[in-house]
Amino acid sequence: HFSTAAVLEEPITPPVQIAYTQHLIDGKFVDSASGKKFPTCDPRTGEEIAHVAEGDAEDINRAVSAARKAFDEGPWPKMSAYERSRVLLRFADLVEKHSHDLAALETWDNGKPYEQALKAEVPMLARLFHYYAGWADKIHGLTVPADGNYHVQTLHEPIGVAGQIIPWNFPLLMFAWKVGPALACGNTIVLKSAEQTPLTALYAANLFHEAGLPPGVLNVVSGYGPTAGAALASHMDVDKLAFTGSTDTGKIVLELAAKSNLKPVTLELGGKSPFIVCEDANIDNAVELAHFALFFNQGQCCCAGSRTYVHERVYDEFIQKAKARALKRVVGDPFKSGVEQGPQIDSKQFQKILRYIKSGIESNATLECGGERLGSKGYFIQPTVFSDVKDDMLIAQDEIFGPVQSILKFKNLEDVIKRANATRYGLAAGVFTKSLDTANTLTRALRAGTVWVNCFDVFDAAIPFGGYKMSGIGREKGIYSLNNYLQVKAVITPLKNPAW
Ligand code: TXE
Repeated sequence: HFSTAAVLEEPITPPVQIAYTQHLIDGKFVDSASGKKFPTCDPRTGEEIAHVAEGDAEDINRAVSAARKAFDEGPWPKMSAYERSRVLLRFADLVEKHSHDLAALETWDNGKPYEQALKAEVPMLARLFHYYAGWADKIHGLTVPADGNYHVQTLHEPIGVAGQIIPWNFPLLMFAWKVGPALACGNTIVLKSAEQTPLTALYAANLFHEAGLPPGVLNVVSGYGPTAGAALASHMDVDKLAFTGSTDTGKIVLELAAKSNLKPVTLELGGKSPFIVCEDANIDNAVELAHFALFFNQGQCCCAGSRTYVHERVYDEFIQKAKARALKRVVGDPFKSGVEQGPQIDSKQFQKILRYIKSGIESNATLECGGERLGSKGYFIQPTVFSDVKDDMLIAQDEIFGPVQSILKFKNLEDVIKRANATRYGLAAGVFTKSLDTANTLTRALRAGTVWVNCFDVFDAAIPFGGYKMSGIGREKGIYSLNNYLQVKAVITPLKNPAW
């Protein structure tokens, strides 16, 4: 039985007002061309919290025109890099000043624990802009020792108008990962937020204008994927597309980009990340981190450690401890102090997760705990643990994106390497061992964009993130994401007097 259901009482009133619900285009808040609006809901209750301007192709056209003008006529791309860097720093300061509002809006719209939004997500947003402010005036080309009598250099120029489509699981961080490097490199942007969570992107974009960002440089359009999102991906005047979301939608936007103007595309997609507990691992630490790796953010992480592989010698002990930890998880109103898990984002995801739980039971995995919704309102799900999971079960193959831990038994390194890599995904992996040799073997053998050793979900603005295989194309954060937003121009000039 869950001691946690007791925390589901009357929803706590969020400590924030909703100030912005229109699109932000060319530095002004405006309604949709069509006048249409859509509701955004509170995942604690499923009730509407605001009506937001619903963008479609015409709003995307207007935003792209504003971004095009701001790029072609400046001043942003041609402004001194130091001035650009200062705008990013001023924005980061404003994020810190308004951290309570940002965190409260994020929790209200998304359902994640307020304490986590305030202590982790918002500070990471500010930190990321401090990091990219540092890059703005350190982007430069090379002189190239070419054959013949030529002076050859490369110029690293902004790519132009960037289209960015983000999901709902980390609305503010996804905003940061996309907007930070694009602005540092001198680009202009049209960002489409996720329809489930439009509020914080509008709030943050307004802070950018307070920070002195020229109008038209960062435009934010709210709306649905097949309308506003598709219009952005297929726009002829967008020079680059960055997308985070499901693998299926990633394929659609890649195709739209190819069929329109062949804009380069970076994709950060789904995952089914292995979390490998070797026989020599510190079991208590591994249990706690495996729990965190899966249940953090209601299980709605692209890199969630969603296949927990445990060595056969420590398997039974691990199961008992993992189950005990899940039963202790505090689920409830995300505004309440001490709550570790809030509701899932919406009815569609909630139903999808419950279907996967049913499939786990039907395929004869052992349900150790959980398995049902929690309470009768909103989208809360009991922390769920399955043991005896086999690689061919649906719950071991598909991205569930919810609080459902699947534990599998392995015999030796060779066995686990083969099985961990037998997936269409390749986003992340966790390795738990005291042996340096085992760690080195696994980190080299695993086909994934991130491998955490004796830790998990360590994120930093400087660490690149992205996927192998169907988990995506390209890397975000760190030095690597600058290349996504730059063109390289080679300039060749004959030398009149080579002796000099
Ligand atoms: O994703 P979509 P959904 C996974 C997770 C989840 C599943 C479905 O498994 O259960 O995806 O979630 C926009 N053209 N991830 O349906 O559709 C959409 O408006 C252009 C993993 O929410 O990929 C939103 O802004 N854009 C993931 C964004 O794409 C389109 C995070 C993501 O939505 C579009 C979220 C279209 N035709 C879900 N259709 C991660 N990698 O972290 C939709 N969009």
